Amino acid sequence: MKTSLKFLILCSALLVISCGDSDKESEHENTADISVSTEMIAELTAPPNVPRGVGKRKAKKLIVTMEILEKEGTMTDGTTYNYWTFGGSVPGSFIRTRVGDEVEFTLSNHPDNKLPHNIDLHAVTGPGGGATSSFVAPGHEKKFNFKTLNPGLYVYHCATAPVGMHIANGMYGLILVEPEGGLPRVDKEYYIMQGDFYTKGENGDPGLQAFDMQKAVDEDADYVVFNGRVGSLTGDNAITANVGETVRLYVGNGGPNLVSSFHVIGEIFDKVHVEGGSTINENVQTTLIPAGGAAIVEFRVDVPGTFILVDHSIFRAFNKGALGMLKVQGEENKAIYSGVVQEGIYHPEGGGIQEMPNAEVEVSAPLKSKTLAEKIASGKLVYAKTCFACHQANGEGIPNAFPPLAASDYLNADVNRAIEIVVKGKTGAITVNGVTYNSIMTRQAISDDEVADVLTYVYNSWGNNKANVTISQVGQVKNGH
Ligand code: HEC
Ligand SMILES: [Cu+2]
Repeated sequence: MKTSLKFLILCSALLVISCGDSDKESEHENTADISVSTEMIAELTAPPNVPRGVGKRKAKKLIVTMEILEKEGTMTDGTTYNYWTFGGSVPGSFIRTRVGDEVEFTLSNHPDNKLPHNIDLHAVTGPGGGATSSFVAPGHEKKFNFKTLNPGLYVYHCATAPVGMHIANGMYGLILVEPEGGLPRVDKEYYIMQGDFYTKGENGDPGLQAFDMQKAVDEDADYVVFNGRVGSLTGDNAITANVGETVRLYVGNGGPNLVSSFHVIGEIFDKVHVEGGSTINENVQTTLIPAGGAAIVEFRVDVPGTFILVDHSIFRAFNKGALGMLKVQGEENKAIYSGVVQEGIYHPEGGGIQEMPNAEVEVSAPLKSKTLAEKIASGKLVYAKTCFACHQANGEGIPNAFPPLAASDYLNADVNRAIEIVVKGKTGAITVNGVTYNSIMTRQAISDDEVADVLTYVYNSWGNNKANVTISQVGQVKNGH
């Protein structure tokens, strides 16, 4: 109350001095002096969407109403979790303001919730970032006001004890404070926030998983994900852009424990607002996003393809869920990327599979047809070089990451489908021997001859159906279908 009164006095004093010459806002030395005349209701969005930019609008009284909901949601296929949310999503609703706005914040705690909560917004200058004024029991609401003094991208989170537990359950989000005049226009904007989760069961264990306090204290995360769950940004949920467009990502990290080495495979960040502040770094490969911190990342997409978003602490990406996709459509540009090998080629699992295809192998058509035994022998070598790292030595795969090729019902059901997976890659949910996998296999950079041999080897090993895959079959799948 006292502070808003002070602002009121400041503001009216300002009006007298500036005589309504409001175009000169930028001359204010202190953003606390920016006056607001009208009010508006804030547009709030769930991830990966962000509200419309502030553009040239004047500072206003901005009405933000946020409801806390405790609700069960999907962590990964077959696994659910009791999330605590700001606005029904993890991360919580995106709030977009500009410098000088007077935010009137109403925090309501749904009557069906079990616990009291509050909110600490890092964009707030004041005790607890609002936490002390917003502590609210189920079935109640609290209102408080603050003025946005510093431009930047800020984290907000619940700060009710045990704080770590409230954050670990999903109580975090981002609030953007744009500078006067708004951030420069871009074509696409998205909201992404990383978080680490701690469950009683191991990664992938089915059913409703409870929070595990000891694992949280030990910082032993079962899931590290973007936007609250595995697969929130993959397959049909991928974010999109067209060739030639500029993309801006508002990337936050809720933690509670881990810092994020945020990277987009196959892209270079033209600009990074380091730590969400005013310093702009250029030409960045990976940007570090602290727990309770954020960064604004911008880049132009020049070539089509699927670009993979990861925490480059790479086991988190491929084994714990911190993996998303940006799908870019449009014309190829061979000068920038030849496309000879494959889009977004990335084999994190070892040097042996990172080689480009041997040019000699590619051009030389087999002179005489090989016997089945010869094909199996050469297929075994291809397997050891190309497939082994993911599908493992005896085709047993890795639980929750790479499906088995040994005695795989999925493999044995359809030879053409298996060829297609190897030559074109595969994303999206598939069920192998009753277990669902929802991951990415990149297109394999091997010749038709090698595809035929490696699949013949796989089909003739580990209890599979002994199919003999021919080069012409591979050619048909490649060109036909
Ligand atoms: C970088 C890791 C990786 C490499 C290398 C890789 N795969 Fe895969 N593979 C996967 C993933 C992940 C899936 C599941 C894709 C999905 O969930 O949609 C998969 C699925 C498959 C499937 C269908 C599912 C099944 O288990 O039957 C086949 C067949 C397959 N791969 C064959 C191969 C062959 C043959 C090679 C080598 C030429 C290979 N893969 C190389 C990761 C890989
Ligand atoms: Cu809380």
